[in-house]
Amino acid sequence: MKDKFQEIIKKATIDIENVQSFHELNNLKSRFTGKKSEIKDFMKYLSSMTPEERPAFGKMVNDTLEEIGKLLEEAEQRLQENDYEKTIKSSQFDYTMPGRPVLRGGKHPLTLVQEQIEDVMISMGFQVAEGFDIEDDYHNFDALNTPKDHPSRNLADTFYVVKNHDEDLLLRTHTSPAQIRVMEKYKPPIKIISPGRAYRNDKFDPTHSPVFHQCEGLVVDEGISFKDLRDTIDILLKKMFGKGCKSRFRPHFFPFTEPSAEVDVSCFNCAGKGCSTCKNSGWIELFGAGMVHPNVFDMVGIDSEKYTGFAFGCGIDRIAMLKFHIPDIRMLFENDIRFLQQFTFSR
Ligand code: FA5
Repeated sequence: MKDKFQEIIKKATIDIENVQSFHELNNLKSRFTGKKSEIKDFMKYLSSMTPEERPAFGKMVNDTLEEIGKLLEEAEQRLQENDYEKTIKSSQFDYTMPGRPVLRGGKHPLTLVQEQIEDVMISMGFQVAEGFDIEDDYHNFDALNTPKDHPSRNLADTFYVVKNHDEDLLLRTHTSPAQIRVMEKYKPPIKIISPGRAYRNDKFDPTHSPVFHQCEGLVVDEGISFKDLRDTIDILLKKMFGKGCKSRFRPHFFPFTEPSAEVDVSCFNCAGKGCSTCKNSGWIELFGAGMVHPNVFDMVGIDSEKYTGFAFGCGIDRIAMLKFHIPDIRMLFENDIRFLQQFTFSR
């Protein structure tokens, strides 16, 4: 009986070694190990064997099946490898060619600057509040103590979305309405910034765009003074531009602050000598600022006898221009990849 098994293994070895396709391999699988295979057929002898003979016979059957199984597995692996090689050889692709580099996107310079401003202000205890791009004229003008005949309300200066007897909706002309919305909702002490877009019918020039970005700041508490405003802006400027940054406060007028000021920083392009970027003044205006007007407190129901506050609004685009030496604001909106790549784009 043992010889018979050996003979089957020998036959299987020859046939399996010569197999050329998966189809042939499947046929050999059923021929040597399937239900109707010669080996399985031997099981019929089992009934005529003594109980002592059966275990040895069973082991022989199992060993033979196992050996043929191994041969079949090896053949299958060999066929798979051949198949893969054939596919590669006949393919149009050159698998040795290096891959195309993937360009990694980065943050826009305006986002980088806005995030830096937020980090500096949060480190000073400010919270970030969100405002709305579309505002009503009450929050953009009235609540900010802006008279009905103020020139900024003019159709030629403000982009109105809806303008009729019942309501005026507009693209906010500054981020200051966010101050009102915060003061309507929260009681002092208040210490917030609110960055976002602002819209004005300004003509494009190197420092003006009809859509630009501002960051509003507002602090309301007992005993807040103009010195707190100066110190806060001073810290922000030093953190953004370094300790040597040259800035100045100029008296100004805003209906919603009293006293009011504008803050300029020395022009990066000409180091203060005068050029087209700074319109030959040597300075670039970055902030409007001042002490919150008592009328504004009255509009939002904050006791102006008890509380004082300061507010400011800075131009994020202009800060980006100064920080990254961008000579024209338009470059921030053109989405030219050669320009944007200079910031954080990398491979
Ligand atoms: C205002 O918008 C006031 N709301 C700022 C303010 C807030 C004053 C709180 C007092 C208290 P102003 O119009 O000066 O102020 O604008 C503030 C800054 O926004 C400017 O200094 C400038 O940096 C930027 N800015 C204004 N208009 C444009 C524009 N068209 N393009 C780019 N930046 C601009």
